[in-house]
Amino acid sequence: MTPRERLRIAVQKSGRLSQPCLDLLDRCGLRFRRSRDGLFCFGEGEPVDLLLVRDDDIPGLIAQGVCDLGVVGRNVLDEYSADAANQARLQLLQPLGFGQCRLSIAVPQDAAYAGARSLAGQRIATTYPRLLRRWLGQREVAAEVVTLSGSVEIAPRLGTADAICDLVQSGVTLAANQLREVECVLDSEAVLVAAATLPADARRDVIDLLLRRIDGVTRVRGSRLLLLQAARGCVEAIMAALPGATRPTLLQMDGQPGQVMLQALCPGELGWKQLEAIQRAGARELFVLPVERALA
Ligand code: PRT
Ligand code: ZN
Repeated sequence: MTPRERLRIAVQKSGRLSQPCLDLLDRCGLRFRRSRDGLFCFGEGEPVDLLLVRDDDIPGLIAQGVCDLGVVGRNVLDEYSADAANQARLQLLQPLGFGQCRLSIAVPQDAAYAGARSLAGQRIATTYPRLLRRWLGQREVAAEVVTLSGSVEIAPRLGTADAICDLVQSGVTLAANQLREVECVLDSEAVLVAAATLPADARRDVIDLLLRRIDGVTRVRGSRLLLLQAARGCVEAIMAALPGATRPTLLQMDGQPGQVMLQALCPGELGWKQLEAIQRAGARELFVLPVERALA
C-alpha cells in the first residue's frame, strides 16, 4: 500500500458516537468539508481527513492500514482484539470521556442469582461472544454463548436464551424487558484507537498534535474557572470551601495591601450552594467562567 501523507481517522457514520466525536474534533480546531455521498470529510486546515463508517468496521480498517486512527467504544475494540487472530494488532491511544456504558450480564427479574456459578449450564445471548466467553472462562463457568446480531434484550422472552450480556447505560432497556443487571463484564467509553505501530512519517507529528489537543480539551471538560477577591486573612477558609483538590493561584491587588485576587480551576460544575459557601468564607466579586481548552 502506498503511504498517504494525510492522516485518516475512521469515525462512526451515524450512531451514538458520531456527534460527540465530531464535536471533539471541532474543539480540537479541525474543520472538515463533507463529500456529497457523506462518507468522507476532507480536513480544511490540518492534513486530517475522516472516513465515516459503521463502528464495527473501524478496527479492521485500522488493522488493514486504510485508516490511521479510529474512534470506537472500548467494547468494540476489546471484542475485536479478543480474537486470537487480531491480538496486538491495535492499541488504545486515549480514552475520550464520552459514550460511557457497561457490558453487563442480566437475568429475568424473577430469576434467582447467587454469583457467576448461577450461570452454569445457562444460555446467554450476546453480540459480544468473545468478551463473554473470556469472562466466563476466567470464572470457570461453563455456559452456552448464543451469538446474536441485535435485539439481544428480547431473547429471554422469546425463550432463545436464559440470560443476556449487552450494553447498558441508564438501565431503562433492561427494566422495560423485565431483566435485572447482575454482573458488569466491561466498563466502556469511546476511545481513540491506532494500529500497534504508529506511522513513522509526517502523519506521526499530526497524531502527536491531535493527542495534545484532545488532552487539552478532555482535561478541562466540564471544568470552571473561579475568580474572586478576598482579604488575605480569609484565604485559608476560602480554600477549604473550594471543591476537590483545587490548587488556586493568588495575585496581590495593586494599591490594596492585604487584598488578593484568587483564581482556581475547579473540576465540574460550581453550583450556587458551593459559591454561597465560598462567599460566606469571605470572598467578594465571584465570577465563574467556562473553560474551553488548556495548554500546559
Ligand atoms: O450502525 P453502527 O453499527 O455504526 O452502530 P451501532 O448500532 O452498532 O452502535 P450505537 O450507535 O448504538 O453505539 C455505538 C457505541 O456507543 C457502542 O459501541 C457503545 O460503545 C456506546 N454506547 C453507549 C452504547 C450505549 N451507550 C447504549 N446504551 N451503545 C448501545 N447502547 C444500547 C444498548 O445496546 C441497549 O440496547 O442502548 C440500550 C441500553 O441503553 P439504556 O440507556 O436503556 O440502558
Ligand atoms: Zn455497530
